[in-house]
Amino acid sequence: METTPRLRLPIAALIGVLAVASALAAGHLVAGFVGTSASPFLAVGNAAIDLTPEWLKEFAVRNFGTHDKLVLLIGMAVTLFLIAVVAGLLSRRTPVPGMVIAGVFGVVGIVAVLNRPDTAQLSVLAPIASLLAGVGVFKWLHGIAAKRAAGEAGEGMSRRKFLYSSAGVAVGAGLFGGAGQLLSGSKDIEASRAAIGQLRPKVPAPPIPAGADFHAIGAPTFLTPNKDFYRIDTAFTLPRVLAEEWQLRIHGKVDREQIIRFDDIRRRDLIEKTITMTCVSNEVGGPYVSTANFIGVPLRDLLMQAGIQDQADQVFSTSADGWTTATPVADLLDEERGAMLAIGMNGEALPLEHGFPARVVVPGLYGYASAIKWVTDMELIAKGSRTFYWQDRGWAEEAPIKLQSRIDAPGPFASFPPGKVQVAGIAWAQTTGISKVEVRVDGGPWQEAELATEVNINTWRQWRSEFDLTSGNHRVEVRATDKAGNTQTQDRVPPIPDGATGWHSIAFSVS
Ligand SMILES: Nc1nc2c(c(=O)[nH]1)N[C@H]1C(S)=C(S)[C@@H](COP(=O)(O)O)O[C@H]1N2
Ligand SMILES: [Mo]
Repeated sequence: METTPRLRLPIAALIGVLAVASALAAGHLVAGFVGTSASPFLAVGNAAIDLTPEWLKEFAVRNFGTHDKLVLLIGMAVTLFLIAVVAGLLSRRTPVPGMVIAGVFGVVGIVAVLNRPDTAQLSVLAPIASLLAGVGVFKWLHGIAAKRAAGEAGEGMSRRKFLYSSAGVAVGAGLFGGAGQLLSGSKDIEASRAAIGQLRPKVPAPPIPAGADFHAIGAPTFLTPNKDFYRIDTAFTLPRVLAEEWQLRIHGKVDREQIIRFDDIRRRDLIEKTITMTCVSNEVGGPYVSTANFIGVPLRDLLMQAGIQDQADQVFSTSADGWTTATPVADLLDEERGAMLAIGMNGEALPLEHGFPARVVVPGLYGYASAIKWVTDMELIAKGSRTFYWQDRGWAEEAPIKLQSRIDAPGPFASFPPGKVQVAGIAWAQTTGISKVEVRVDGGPWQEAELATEVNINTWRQWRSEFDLTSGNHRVEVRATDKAGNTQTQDRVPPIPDGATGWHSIAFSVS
């Protein structure tokens, strides 16, 4: 048997890394033509999010917050790098193991892209390009390196050839990947958003009264600036839908199917409402609650226009990125609740990450079961005939927001000199309103907090209080009562399946 010489370790590893880089770059370039989410790297990222077990997702959101996707991206890059090195090292004698690994990866990419809900048929070209580039580059560089190792060509000549080829591949991968990135950004979504300009509602929200917040002593501003508004979604890359191309189809058990365009919405009388949104995954005391002025049209008007048939009691909605939710028809038609199809937030067109060009906002319902972003499809169905994204993952089918309160000041483990200590925070009971907030320190008697001016029953209500405290460690607790007379239960339950309960408390010290 002929003994083939083995490639040196760094050369073998380099071939693996360059082959993987070429595969990703080729896929990204083709994805620039056929749609961003066809990029194998991004499609695998999205698939990873969808396949991630619930506990791990919660862990990621809790520990990395909105950076969870960046962490995933970096984790994937490191994993791919390591696999590329291993593939190279396994192929020191023959290119076959590396080519097989590259091939398997190509197939994983194809499966991931084919499983995306938002990609067209042509999208599969992107992972196919990846597969060919990965396997091809691996074989080619390996051939050059092997010749050199076998000493077939003059030493200096083949060394230079390998160096030039590798450098060429590295530069080519950079250019291809960069071109793909440019192409995918070329549907200029920010231009589409900018073209909308200031949204002027015909019926603006009443101005926020001066006494509505206790921001000066540590509670949030009453309206959350768009950049600080909490964000929760499963989109690894933001869906890019131009306002000019956006359509909302309302169909299913309706009398007249509707196709609604952005201009149709803008031509209507726009309304504006101040609403506090809450995520079901918010822990007691957590950050996933924010308030904004939403601008749009009553969802009720659009549904009435379609004519809802008797058997339809749920609206099953789908977004441009294939995420789904379902909401009771009764809640969407309820004029007092005032569900909206929103196109604006705090005076501007919706930011991309909050659902541009259009989303749903339903006061009093957790976001996962109502507030669909990038919405493009609403089907009227009979309840029970389909299940939606988070329902499939163990969360409740219907989820009204639970009565809750949070202490914002003092911050956890703060320390103060003896004397007066200011306590402030927020409480919410959307669609009912807050009537009372109580605080107590070290398990002592409850004392009623001062309530800030109410804005409306669909927003948080801020509160403040103070304690005269001596040196030592202290713990302050809060509980709210709604206008129906319900007081927050002390029973601690976790967010899954329908929202957390329990009293928020903060430990701090006086010395
Ligand atoms: N398309 C889409 N819409 C979505 C989601 C999503 O993952 N995808 N997440 C929902 C959840 S769980 C919440 S709490 C709200 C959050 O809206 P925000 O990110 O604008 O705060 O959006 C909802 N709408
Ligand atoms: Mo949520």
